[in-house]
Amino acid sequence: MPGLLDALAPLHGKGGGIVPRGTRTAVFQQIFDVFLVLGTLVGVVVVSYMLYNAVKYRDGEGERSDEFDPPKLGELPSGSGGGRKLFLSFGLSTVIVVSLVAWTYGTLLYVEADSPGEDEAAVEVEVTGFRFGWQFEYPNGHTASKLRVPADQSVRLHVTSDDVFHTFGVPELRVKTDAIPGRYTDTWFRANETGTYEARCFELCGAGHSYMTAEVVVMPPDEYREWYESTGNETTDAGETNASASNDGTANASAYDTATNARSPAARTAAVTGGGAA
Ligand SMILES: [Cu+2]
Repeated sequence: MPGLLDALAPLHGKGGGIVPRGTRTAVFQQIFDVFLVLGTLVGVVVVSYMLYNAVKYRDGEGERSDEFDPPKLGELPSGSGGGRKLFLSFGLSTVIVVSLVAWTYGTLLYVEADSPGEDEAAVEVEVTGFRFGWQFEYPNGHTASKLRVPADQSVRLHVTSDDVFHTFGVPELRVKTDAIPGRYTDTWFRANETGTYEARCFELCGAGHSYMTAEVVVMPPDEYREWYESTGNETTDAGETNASASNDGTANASAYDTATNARSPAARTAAVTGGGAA
């Protein structure tokens, strides 16, 4: 929606503005911070006002005075100022909520404006979720249980599932999208720092759901290119599988990894079932 984005341009003009700038991770962190501060503020005001009134209108020891005017059913208490307070609080809330919605939406548009275009070179990976693990397939046919991507480069993920609904997400990179059997959902990210992150499933999918993790390795671009070229002729990643299995040190992990490298879903399921029984 470039038109709407242009309309909001003054909001994030050069040299700062209302809409936060920076990488997607930084922008999402700022949205979180703003909502955390506002939420805390609203919570403190509401709870304090409630406690103040609870104390002020507490049941006294003495007799009830004749002036006591209890509210009647179906009638709004007039309060002081004849409804002005009510109007003010509703009006103010509306203004705040509408501005927040507009601000958040503008921020999201800013983030999405940065998404890799159709013609832009991006690393393409097909992500397949299965009970209970992830498989990553590269354009050259290489499959692995570990997602390797270059730093500072757009990565486009095409996410699907072999069996039930899963959700693929890497919290630290602020990526999350559904993995639905029979269809593909696309998402993208750009990691700015090399390192190892954890991808996991965010849709309760069965007994092994909490073990449904995968390593995401963000490599320096030239190292990544070297690695990717070395994967051209083979379809499995045996050395890597052994390494990650011994790192995890659990029987299940190695079963999942072995399963991930098997090409057919049936073989994967068999291996996973075997690992679960051990
Ligand atoms: Cu799951």
